[in-house]
Amino acid sequence: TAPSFDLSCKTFDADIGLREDNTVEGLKRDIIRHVVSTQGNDYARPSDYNYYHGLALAVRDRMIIQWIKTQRSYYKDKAKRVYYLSMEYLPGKSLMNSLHCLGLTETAQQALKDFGLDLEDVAEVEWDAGLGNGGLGRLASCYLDSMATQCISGYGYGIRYDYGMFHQMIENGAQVESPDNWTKRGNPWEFDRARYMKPVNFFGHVQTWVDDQGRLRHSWVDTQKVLAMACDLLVPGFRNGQTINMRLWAAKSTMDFNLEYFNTGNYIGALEAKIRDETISKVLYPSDQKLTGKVLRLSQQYFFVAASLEDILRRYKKKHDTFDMFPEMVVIQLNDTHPTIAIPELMRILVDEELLDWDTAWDICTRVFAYTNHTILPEALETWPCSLIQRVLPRHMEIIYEINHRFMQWLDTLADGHPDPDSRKSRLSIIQEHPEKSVRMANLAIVGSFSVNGVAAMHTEIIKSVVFPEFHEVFPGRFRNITNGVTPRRWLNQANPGLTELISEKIPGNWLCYLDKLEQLSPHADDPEFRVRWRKVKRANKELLANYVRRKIGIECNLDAMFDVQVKRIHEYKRQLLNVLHVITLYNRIKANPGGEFTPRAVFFGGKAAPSYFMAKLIIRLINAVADVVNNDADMAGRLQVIFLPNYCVSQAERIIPATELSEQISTAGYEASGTGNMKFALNGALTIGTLDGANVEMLEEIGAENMFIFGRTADEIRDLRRSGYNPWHYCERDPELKKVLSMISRNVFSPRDPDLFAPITDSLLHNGDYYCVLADYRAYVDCQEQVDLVYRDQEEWTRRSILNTARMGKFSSDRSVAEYARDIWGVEPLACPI
Ligand code: GL9
Repeated sequence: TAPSFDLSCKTFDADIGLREDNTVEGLKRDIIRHVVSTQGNDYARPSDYNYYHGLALAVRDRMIIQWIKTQRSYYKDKAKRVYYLSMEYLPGKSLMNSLHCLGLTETAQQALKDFGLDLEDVAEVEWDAGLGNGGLGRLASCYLDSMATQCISGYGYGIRYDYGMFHQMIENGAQVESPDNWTKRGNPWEFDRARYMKPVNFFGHVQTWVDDQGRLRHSWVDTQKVLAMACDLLVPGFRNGQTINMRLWAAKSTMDFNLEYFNTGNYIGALEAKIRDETISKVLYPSDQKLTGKVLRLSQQYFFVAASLEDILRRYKKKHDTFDMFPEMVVIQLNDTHPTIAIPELMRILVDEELLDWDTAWDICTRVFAYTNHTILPEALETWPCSLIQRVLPRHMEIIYEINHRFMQWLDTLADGHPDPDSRKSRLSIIQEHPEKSVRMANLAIVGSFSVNGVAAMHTEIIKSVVFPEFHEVFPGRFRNITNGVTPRRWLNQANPGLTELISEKIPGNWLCYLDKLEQLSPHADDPEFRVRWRKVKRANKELLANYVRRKIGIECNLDAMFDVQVKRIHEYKRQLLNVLHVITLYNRIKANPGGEFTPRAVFFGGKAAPSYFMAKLIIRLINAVADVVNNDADMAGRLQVIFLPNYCVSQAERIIPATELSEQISTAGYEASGTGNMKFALNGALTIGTLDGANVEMLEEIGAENMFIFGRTADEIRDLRRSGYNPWHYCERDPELKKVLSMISRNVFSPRDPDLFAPITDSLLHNGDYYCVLADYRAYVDCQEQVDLVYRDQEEWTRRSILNTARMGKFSSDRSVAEYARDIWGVEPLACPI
């Protein structure tokens, strides 16, 4: 109940404490107040920077009111809570998104204009929050957006890294990393909740004892404690008055008030220990799809999981005295195996602290957790040496052994006539014996969850039949598919206002929250006038991107060229190399026939390589080396350009995607679990050239084969090819164009001053088995690209297909994905977006 006093004041609201004034004048007052009182700046000297902070805080004022109302409604409705545990989030910039969600964009524009500032310039000042590596982290942010928009009582939990994804620079063609100190100028979006400091334990040992009621008890003692401080970042729904939050944990040392330490006179030593504690949330591991096996990484995982679970239990206990209702009120989605230590942690709390018996505790656990798998790359399936867990989390190691012991016993009870039950047990065991005794986190996640899902239909089939077939056998019904999606609010409305406006002319109502309505665009694909306008929007977006490219790297793009784009993490399985081989092929064709007619192309690349991933970094060098040769060859005459955009990140994607005409989704079939960039491009009217991989397969079902460019071997064919002994040499020998391309790389055409620089690349393709089958798919790819060229010359046909691509992307809204999670896994009701 609100305190009952009356402040007869315009900004006081008896229900919530504050009243929002969403007029231009009201917003201006709040901006000034924050510029002056919160920031301590002279309002009479408007600068983009100061006014960005002022505006951000004024917007946050409005969101926090929504958030409090939203939280109150959860308690009132006794809502089941959905907790999304993720080591990574990629929110990008927040200002424009928040303004759009609150419906305040125009108000803010006017307010800033009155101060002599421009909203676009002001928004530029914001730092791109990159607390994730790539698709997995961005997916988490899209899902929070959809939860907020569909009024699902969701919470994102994660880590507040001091340093997010590194900043990428290109020096002499090579990637150079620099730290991303994203909050060095403050972060106006977050609320630090020093009140919710939770101690998290590490190391120590387990004491076993019998209590006065004769119960065997386990206590984890002599631990080292690190405090977790909650930082809340608000996630507004789209014009629905709802705001949810991401609670990120920052590590704080307990040393500050550990007097003992200081009393020993070891002042500096005490501070060293403090610094050591706080390194836990210092930096995001920048390796995508590769486990790191480091104490610090395990500590990060446990740190955020322990703090989050304590928070979850605290909230539950406000309204409940027993755990009977826990699975009815709580569901915890594990974003990949990274937070899997939550399973033994919940067991520890329930058994050791809440004194439930094992079976009851396990029953609760396995009705609360659900696990999403995001990759089948074996190097990404996490395993932790038992010795390491034993040292850092000794009680958890015992619990994992116990979980496994009972699971093995349960397998023995299966009378399913398996021919070799012992070898099955060793494959399903949570503990792996060789080469080092380790915990298989995926096995733990599967055993401890009631749901396991893949992220695209094909990926889920591979999980069920290739990666975890025996788990699928013993737990039928546990596995399901939820195809990924992306939020149209950011990836269309915010990134591509021109196209959004054009679509809104044809589709009435709130189609951004009911993306299936895009289908209504289809008939307009045959309207020549509409096509002209559609093309105009694309052209304007190309111009904006070209301006950006000029500013950033000084290259002048040919606006008449097809904008052909591959932006994503650099990884061998994503086959940026295949794209480069095609570029060199085009180069050779133009060189051989300089007067010929060619469809002009500007080929864009962008993406970061894990700092320790040698091949990926070399691929970046090759792209830049090829760019050097191509862009400086007068024979190209604007018909071929290669552009590597440094520091690919969310806000850069927002510029690139709306300007793209051809989207490259060319991973080796079977390796890209889903992809989400593929969806964003098609949504913005790009045509896709791609393999039958991940969500491309479902895009094909929606868009139709006649409107996509599909090429290359299927996942089955790739497997057969390898089984029958794939010899990349054959492909090289039989294909003169390919042979020439490879020999140019070998003969240092692209590395004249650094002979043999690219030998590891040609070696991997020709001598080391070409694991990702680049050469095997080369001819099909190059031929398919010729089809692309042909269609592009017919701009009417290209535009028609472009419109149909957008029209048929309704399925890939993250609203649909989240609604499926809600219905099939979480057991909660998504509400329609009550705009
Ligand atoms: C990934 C998959 O590789 C993608 O295909 C998928 O779309 C996303 C989201 O489900 O998850 N798994 C994974 O580890 N990453 C993915 O992108 N890597 C990064 O996030 C860098």
